[in-house]
Amino acid sequence: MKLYYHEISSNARKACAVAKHLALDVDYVAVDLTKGEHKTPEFLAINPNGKLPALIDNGKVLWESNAIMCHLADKAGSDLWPKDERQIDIVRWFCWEQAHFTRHAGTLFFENFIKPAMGRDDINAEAVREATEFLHRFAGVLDVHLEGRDYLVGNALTVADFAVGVVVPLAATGKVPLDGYAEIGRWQAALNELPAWREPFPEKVASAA
Ligand SMILES: N[C@@H](CCC(=O)N[C@@H](CS)C(=O)NCC(=O)O)C(=O)O
Repeated sequence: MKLYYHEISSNARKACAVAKHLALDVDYVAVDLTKGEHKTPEFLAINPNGKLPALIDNGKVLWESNAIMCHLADKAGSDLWPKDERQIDIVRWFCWEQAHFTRHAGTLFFENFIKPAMGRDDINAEAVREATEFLHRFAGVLDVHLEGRDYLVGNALTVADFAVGVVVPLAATGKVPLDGYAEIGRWQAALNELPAWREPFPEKVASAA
């Protein structure tokens, strides 16, 4: 099973964290986004979207981080992707993070971290303002949902926690304003107890280049 990832990719971080948490036997392949390795014909043949992460398992190609996490959980026979009505709630959080929470956090991460890291100074102040406004709106929804709960769905860790939670470890770097959200902070402190959450990436990898 090959997992294509890069350490600056939050979506790849989800898949790597789940693979490591489940101790799956994975060949990690680093695809350097900063060098454009995700736009090579070889990689586009795997993921025509030119995005990370991607997975190949027994000839099956899969992209989209949330689908990859579910596949990994199935593979391990893990309840991270439970086979009951909790799936509906998990899909709800998957849709929510892609459409709202991760989307706006991703804009802030791109403008505040990726652009400067690439030597660019064309920060889009209007995009930052708009994303900050939306981010607060959706962080408020998450914070209220987490009141009295240890996990997003049910009473146990699921792929929903990995999907939505991925924003928080990147918040400081991307200047994503989550400091004032106490329930989110409490939930993250619990996730931080997981070694694979703290350090999701492999030590040694093959390179796609
Ligand atoms: N919905 C996709 C989003 C994937 C995505 O946007 N990946 C980013 C890194 S976090 C990427 O590869 N960006 C490179 C590009 O768009 O050129 C998923 O969840 O896997």
